Amino acid sequence: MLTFHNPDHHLHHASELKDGKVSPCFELPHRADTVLARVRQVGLGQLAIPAHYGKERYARIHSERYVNFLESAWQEWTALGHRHDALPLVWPVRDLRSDIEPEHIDGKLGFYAMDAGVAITAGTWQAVRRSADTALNGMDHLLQGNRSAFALCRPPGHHAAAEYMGGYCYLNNAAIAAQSCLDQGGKRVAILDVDFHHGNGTQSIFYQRPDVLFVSLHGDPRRSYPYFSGHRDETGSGAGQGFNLNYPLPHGTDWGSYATALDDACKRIRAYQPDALVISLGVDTYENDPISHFRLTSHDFFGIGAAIASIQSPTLFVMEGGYMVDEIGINAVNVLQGYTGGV
Ligand code: SP5
Ligand code: ZN
Repeated sequence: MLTFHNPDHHLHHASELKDGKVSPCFELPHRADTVLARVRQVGLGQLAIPAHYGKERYARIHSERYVNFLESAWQEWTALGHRHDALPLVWPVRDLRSDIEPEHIDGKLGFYAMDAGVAITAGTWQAVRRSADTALNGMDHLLQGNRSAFALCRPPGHHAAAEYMGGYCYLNNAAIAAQSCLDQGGKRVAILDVDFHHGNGTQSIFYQRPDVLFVSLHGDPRRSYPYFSGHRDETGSGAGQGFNLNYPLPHGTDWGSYATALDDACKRIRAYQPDALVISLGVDTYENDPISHFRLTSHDFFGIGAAIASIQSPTLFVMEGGYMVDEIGINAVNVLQGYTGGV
């Protein structure tokens, strides 16, 4: 399996608000380095640096003004004399106005963010666009007739929606890749999200569309981030009714009940007969993950890959979360090896 990776991800090294303090993000540059080292160690396949794409490719999923915000936010922030990371501090919840984009950067940050886990730093835009390019290159590889590819994206993407960032995510890499398939002649794409957290951004982007089936297994939002989406009754709307499937699972979920949900999800995807399958590959379902609450072992990740292989569609793996940095390489690559062993 070919792996695309972007060295520019190192340019994004941010802080986040957690436990009442601004401290280094769980989402560290070292995460992607560990995965890449493991890809090399096991000899998964060739490595490639992705070709660059233009902003118009991201604007197939995100609004133009949001993409422009990501590009200019650091400059607007430093123009005020700041040298530390930019973080939002006020949000347009419920009855506050969200129809008018503020001009001040403090207003814009809140307008375009769902949480305080998405700091903007000097290198954020560069890292973020290269991460999206990584996913786009992976989809191009499938469209050239290959069965699979691994897009080692960082920063991750599945919490980012058409017009907001959140949960360490800025551009939705998996959604951008899925759209690229449709734009190049694909009729149906499925996205299977196995990150511990609900992929609220991906769900939001495709909620009203039947041409992208979104399926997510995740910690029950009653107890787990992002708290405000991921319930079972979110099944799509309008033409998209029935094309969104959530499997919220309780704290402490282990392989036994995870595998049952995963098998059901894979059957549903197989029945959809997608032209391409995009996997939002988070390994924060691991038993020792510092911010998550499932109990999968490193060995269980082979089983995730094997289940995905049973769908029998061209498959792009897009890296999302996973915060136990020592094991993230083993766990992510176990999924990929479970897949290649199963096709
Ligand atoms: C891509 C992805 O996996 N994003 C996850 C974002 C989760 N953000 C909320 C983190 C909450 C951390 N609270 C744990 C405190 C431990 N002391
Ligand atoms: Zn996650």
